[in-house]
Amino acid sequence: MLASSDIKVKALELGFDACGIAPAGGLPELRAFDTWIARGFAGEMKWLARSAAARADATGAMPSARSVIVTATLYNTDRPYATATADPARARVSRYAWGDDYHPIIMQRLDALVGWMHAAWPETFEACPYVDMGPVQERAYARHAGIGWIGKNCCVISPELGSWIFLGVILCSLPLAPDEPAFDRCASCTRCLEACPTQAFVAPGVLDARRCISYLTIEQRGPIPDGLRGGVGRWVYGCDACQEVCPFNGAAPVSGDPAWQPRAAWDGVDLESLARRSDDELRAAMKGSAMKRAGVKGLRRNIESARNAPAGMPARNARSSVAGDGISEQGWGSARSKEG
Ligand code: B12
Ligand code: SF4
Ligand code: SF4
Repeated sequence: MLASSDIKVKALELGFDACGIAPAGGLPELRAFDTWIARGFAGEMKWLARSAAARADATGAMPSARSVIVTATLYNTDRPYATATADPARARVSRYAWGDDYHPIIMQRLDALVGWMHAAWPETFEACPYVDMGPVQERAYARHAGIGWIGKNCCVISPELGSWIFLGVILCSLPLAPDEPAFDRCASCTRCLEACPTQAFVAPGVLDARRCISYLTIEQRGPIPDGLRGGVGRWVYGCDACQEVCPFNGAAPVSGDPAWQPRAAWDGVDLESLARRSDDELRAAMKGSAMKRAGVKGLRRNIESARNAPAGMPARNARSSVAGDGISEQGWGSARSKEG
C-alpha cells in the first residue's frame, strides 16, 4: 500500500509547505454546513447551497473516496500588515491576492502529486484534486489531516505556518493511514472577533458572510450596503483584519516562492492612483491574479466605495486591546523565511 509518509515527503518536494491525511467521512464539523446555509449566511453564493448534499461528505464529490490528502501552501510575504499602517491614502488589498492566482499553480502541484502516486502504486485507484472550486469543505479536512485547527476567525491555523496558507485537497480511493486531528489553541483569545470591522462573526467560528468584507468586495455583485461601507473602509479586495490580529500570525514565516510576491501594481498602492488607472491598466494588473474574480467593474465599485467611505464603524485593531488571553505574540520567535 502507498505509505502516507511517502506521500507527505513527496508533497514537500513538490513545493507544498505541509501535507496531512484525513479520513473521507465522519467529520463532525461538516454537520454545521446545512445550518449555516439555512440561516442565510451564504448570501448570494447560491452555488454553496446547490452543492450542499455533495459537501456533506467527500464521497459526495467522489463516491469511491476513502481518504483526503490535504496540502497547505504558505503565501505570506515580508510586507507589513494593513492594520499596521495608518496612512489614510493607502488602499487595502488582501495578502492572498498580491501575487499570481493560486488556483492553477496549486492545481498543477496537486496534479504532479497524483501523477507520482500512480507511478508509485501501479494498482488501479482514483485520485481527484481540488483547490477551492470543488464541493469539498477544505477547512474541516485540513483540521482532521492535522494541518491546523479552525480558529475563531474560521481560518485554519497551522502551529508552524500560521493562517496565511492556501489549502488544496486530493480525494483518494485508497484507505491511507490518517493523521491525528489538530487541537484548538485559541484558548480564551477573542482578538479576531473584536477586530472584525463589520462585526461579521455571529459566534466564534461562525461567520455571516453577508457582512464579511471579503464577500462584499469579491462575491457580492450589487452595491456595498450603506450601513457596512464605513466598516469596509479602505479594503478594495478581500480583507485580512481577523488574521492580522491573530497572535499565531505575529511572527509568521514568509514564503520565498516568486508566485506569491506582490505585483508592483498592488504593492503599497494608494486609493487615488488606483482610481486614476484606466480599465485597461486595471485589467492588465489583474491578469493571472485571483483578483480577476471581482473584475474591473467590481474593483471600480470597491475603489469608489472606499474613496467615499463614511467614518462610521471604525476598524478596531484588537492587537493591543486584549490582554491576558494566555497567548504570547512572541511565542514563535523571529520571522522565518521559507523557500518555495
Ligand atoms: C465560501 C468561501 C468563502 C466565503 C465564506 C467564508 C466562511 N468563513 O465560510 C467568503 C467569501 C466570505 C470567504 C472569505 C475568505 N476566504 Co474563503 N472560501 C470559501 C470556500 C469556497 C468555501 C467555504 C465554506 O463552505 N464556508 C461555509 C462554512 C460553514 O464552512 P467551512 O468554512 O468549510 O467550515 C466551517 C465549519 O466546519 C465550521 N465549524 C467547525 N467546527 C464547528 C463547530 C461548530 C459548533 C460550528 C457552529 C461550526 C463549526 O467552521 C468552519 C470554518 O468556518 C473555501 C474553499 C472550500 N471549498 O472549502 C474558501 C477558503 C475557506 N477561503 C480561504 C480564504 C484564504 C479566505 C479569506 C482569508 C480571503 C480574504 N483574505 O479575503 C477570507 C477569510 C474570511 C473568514 N474569516 O473566513 C481559504 C482558507 C485558508 C485557511 N487558512 O483557512 C479557503 C480554504 C480556500 C483555499 N483553498 O485556500 N471565503
Ligand atoms: S475577513 Fe475581514 S470582514 Fe471578514 S470576518 Fe475577517 S475581519 Fe471580518
Ligand atoms: S485571534 Fe485568537 S481567537 Fe482568533 S483565531 Fe487567532 S488565536 Fe484564535
